[in-house]
Amino acid sequence: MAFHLKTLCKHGRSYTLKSRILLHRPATAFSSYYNEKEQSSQNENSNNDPFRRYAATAAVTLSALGLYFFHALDIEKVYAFGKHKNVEYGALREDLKTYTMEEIGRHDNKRTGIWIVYKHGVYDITDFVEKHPGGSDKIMMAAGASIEPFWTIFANHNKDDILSLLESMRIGNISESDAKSHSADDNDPYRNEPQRHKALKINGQKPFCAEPPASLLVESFYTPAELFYVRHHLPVPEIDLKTYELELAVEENTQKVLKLEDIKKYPKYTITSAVMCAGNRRSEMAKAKPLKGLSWGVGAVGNASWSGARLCDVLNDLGIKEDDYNHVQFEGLDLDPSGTYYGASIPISRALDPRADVLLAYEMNGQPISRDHGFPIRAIVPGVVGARNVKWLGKVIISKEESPSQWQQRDYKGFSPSTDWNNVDFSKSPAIQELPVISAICSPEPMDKVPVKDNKISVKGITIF
Ligand SMILES: Nc1nc2c(c(=O)[nH]1)N[C@H]1C(S)=C(S)[C@@H](COP(=O)(O)O)O[C@H]1N2
Ligand SMILES: [Mo]
Repeated sequence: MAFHLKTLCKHGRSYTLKSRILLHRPATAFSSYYNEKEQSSQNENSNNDPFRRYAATAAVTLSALGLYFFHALDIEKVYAFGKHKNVEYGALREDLKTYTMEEIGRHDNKRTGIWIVYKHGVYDITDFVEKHPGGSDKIMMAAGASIEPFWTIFANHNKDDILSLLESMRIGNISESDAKSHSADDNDPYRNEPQRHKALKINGQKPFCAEPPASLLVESFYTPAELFYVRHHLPVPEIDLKTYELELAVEENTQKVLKLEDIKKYPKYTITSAVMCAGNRRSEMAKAKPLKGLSWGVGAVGNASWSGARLCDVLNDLGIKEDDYNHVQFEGLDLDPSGTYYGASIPISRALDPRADVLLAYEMNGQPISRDHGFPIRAIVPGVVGARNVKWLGKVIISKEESPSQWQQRDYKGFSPSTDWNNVDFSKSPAIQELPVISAICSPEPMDKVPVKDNKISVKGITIF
């Protein structure tokens, strides 16, 4: 917060800022007036131009955040994209050989080569497997077989750049009859997604990712659940309270299983905490340097009150001693096709610190948490990147190790600007936990025309600290 104020105040005294001092990095709506007259009288100093000021703020914020956004890059530098733009992906190609599914099935290992099938196409992905951003184990599940059923789950693969990359590894066709029988069935894992509010701007359908318009963020201190951004990596799990259980384990050993009622027996705490995705504002960063990943505006952040049991109370009941372990891992109940859950972890010192207020939350803004935001229980870790605030919590594991999840190990990490997909080594970089202070002007939005009144224009925005 202080950081943000300094940046703005350096350039003009006409700036007033309403903010609230709050715990736990809530998103604070601010509104302010630029005095246009004062601006123009000092016009020689271009730093006083309101857009320069905004740019200065944005630049400082962006450079502070820049480190965190590496995961936004994609594999496109490693493999040339765009060469196959005019090809209908997976279509029959007369110039290539036809293989039977049996032949293809034998190509499921490094020795024989690793082949996969997409529609009519056969692809040799042997050299790509190690470079697969989602991990070699995931793509290996399709070795010698069709990739299509996996892409009904990881449906974000069904886009031009990825299909074009696949097409660059094309070696043949499968027969017409084989092509019909292996194609993805309509047993769509996304058929039971919750209803969503129309105002959300969709960045990805499957998995669902969406944000509210920026101007709505400043309308209320607490973001209504229906307008709170949504960031899923997998289909929303269907959870029945009759069977729902939260498992507590130390390494591989289950210690206890709690029903929702058991969690509600712990003292109930209510805190205010903003949750922000590490990818928030990526669309602005993409203007500085080409990147890939979901193109979030400023809306991949929301502020809510959260109620639930404190994780430290639950862990104290297990007799956990901080010195014996290093991390607390969370597993969601959202599953990928290999049977792996979404997962993340936080350092045990934070989990056990009563002042850190890490919650096993069952309410958001005073209501049971909705399906999109983690029903019935989600981890709320104030001040820590969205990715560690695990939804649909199914298991808490006290461990010497960080979560083995790809989202802890191979994503959501920070790198220096000189790192790109050609030289990245995920094992050498720490997982993101805390995020820096960020602020954004939400209204007016870029290119808006604004009325000048008494030589002032009205500006509204948010700060998270
Ligand atoms: N189980 C589970 N938890 C999850 C995710 C997920 O896909 N599955 N996404 C994470 C990410 S990256 C973010 S930014 C936040 C988004 O929370 P929201 O959808 O409630 O805004 O949830 C985090 N927790
Ligand atoms: Mo995220």
